[in-house]
Amino acid sequence: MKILLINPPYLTLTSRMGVGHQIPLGLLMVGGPLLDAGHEVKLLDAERRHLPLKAIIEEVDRFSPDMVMTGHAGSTPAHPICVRMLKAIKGAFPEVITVYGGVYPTFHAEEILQQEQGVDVIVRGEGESVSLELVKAIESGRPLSTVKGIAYCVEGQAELSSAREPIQELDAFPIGWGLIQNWDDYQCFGMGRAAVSQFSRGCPHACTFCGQQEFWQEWRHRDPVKVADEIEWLHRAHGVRFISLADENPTTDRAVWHRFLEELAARDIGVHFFISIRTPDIVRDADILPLYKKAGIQYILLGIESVDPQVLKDIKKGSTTRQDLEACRLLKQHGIFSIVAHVVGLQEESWKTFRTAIKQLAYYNGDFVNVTHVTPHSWTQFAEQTKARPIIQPDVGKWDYRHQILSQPKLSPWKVFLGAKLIEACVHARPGKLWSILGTGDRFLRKQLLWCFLHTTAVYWAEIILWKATRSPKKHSTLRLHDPLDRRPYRGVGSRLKRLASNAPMLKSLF
Ligand code: B12
Repeated sequence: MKILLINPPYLTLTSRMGVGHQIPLGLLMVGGPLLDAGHEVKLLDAERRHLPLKAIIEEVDRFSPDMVMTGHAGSTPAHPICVRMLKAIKGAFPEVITVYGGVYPTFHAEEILQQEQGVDVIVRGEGESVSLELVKAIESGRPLSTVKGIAYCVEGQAELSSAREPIQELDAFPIGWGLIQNWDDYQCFGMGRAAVSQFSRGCPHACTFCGQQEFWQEWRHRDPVKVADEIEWLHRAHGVRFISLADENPTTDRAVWHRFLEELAARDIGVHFFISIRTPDIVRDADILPLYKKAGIQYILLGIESVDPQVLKDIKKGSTTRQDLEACRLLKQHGIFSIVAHVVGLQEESWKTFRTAIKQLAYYNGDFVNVTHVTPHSWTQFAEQTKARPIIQPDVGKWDYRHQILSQPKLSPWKVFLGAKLIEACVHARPGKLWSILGTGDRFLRKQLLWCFLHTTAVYWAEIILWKATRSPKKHSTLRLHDPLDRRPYRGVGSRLKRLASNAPMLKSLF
């Protein structure tokens, strides 16, 4: 069968001005087994190429596939553009079978099939084995009901086949690396060619606001040696120098994790990593942090969602403020950057809670702070617990952690926005912070710190400009942040930032 995998043109500041565009690993993982089974598969990365729908339709016409498959890592906010794209494709080529997968469609399958005419089949859960079986069933005319883990429409009614068990042997499915056409398209943190890789899936913890454990169901891992082999091959064959590990909780099993680090360190290939790790695991691994460093781990995202011990308990985080502080200290001691993820809206916010967050986060002294807004994904415990709280942002295209979704009783939206921005500004722009960056002795670390400082500053101001613009609908009536058909807002922000840059020489390097 001829299959076109499309990474939809969901455009964010994170990718365009922040870390950079990353490979769509989910689609490569779906494509690998299909290629292996002899199908003709092509990847169209409409996000990376910033393609408008018209250009996507032309590409579909050129390749003339039997099936189009789509899905995006930023699954919830990317949903509107995914269904608009599938509708346009289905409108132009009614005979093409459209398949949609990923986290959001998994939990909203019935509703999507009933509302969106562009979607033929939804894959629920992991995509590898289901896609293979789906294609086989379609080719052989076998009823769709026999394919576990999908949803489809029969006479206007959504039908769900039985659920599929999580994959146990993750190494059994090849990743479709060959689908990448130009490796220079994917770069991260200014470090050159980058890839996303996955060592484990799932998470044993039950934080109420995170739905990823519901999606993957159980924690499983790949063979540490095979993953290290793959990373070494990516480096030697494609010049990859930076890897984002897509794991929720790679450190779940210390022995396996240790083995993985040893493998990476022994190869000494000079690849650096970005990884999310819980603070209790950093504290647990204090004795092997030199090995972390030797293995190339350079950026660690720490989920320090709140600085209030009661909130940490309420959200079932399973970590303490003491561990959060200690993890930041340990990482600094070993020359590994910490990115502290703080969430606004987990509690009733007030100027007092913002002040406490600023004080406490400055005390933790992580290298960067990323402030996000709590987002009540329907499949999380948090959504259930907060169902009485009014939603102020009904457009799921903006459920990207950068917008406030739930109302706050004490603060209006502009105050919440201001509070979040103040936390970031006060923690990053503390007296001495820039001096400590410039005074960093190690040249590589100093360069990385400066790169991040400049890029986070650019994203910071772009978010403020966009936020202000969306609040003046008359003046900016065409503004649609995630709409690839209308790229004017981004140009607007770009030119405004360029103007800013002309007055601030440090920002110039960004353009
Ligand atoms: C790496 C990563 C990034 C990287 C790279 C993203 C990328 N393009 O690959 C960066 C830093 C750029 C990033 C940015 C964002 N991210 Co991010 N990111 C991740 C992370 C850590 C891993 C994603 C991943 O590759 N997973 C592994 C792959 C294999 O999983 P998968 O994509 O789900 O695919 C599997 C299945 O879903 C399914 N599937 C997926 N697509 C399809 C399609 C078809 C047709 C089929 C059949 C099956 C299928 O099969 C795949 C294999 O089993 C996750 C957190 C996590 N640990 O999961 C967050 C996560 C995906 N990110 C998230 C968000 C919100 C964002 C941002 C919107 C944040 C922002 N405001 O900027 C942006 C989006 C920007 C962008 N262009 O992607 C959320 C999504 C929430 C949701 N469920 O809706 C997550 C889950 C974080 C979280 N804990 O909530 N992200």
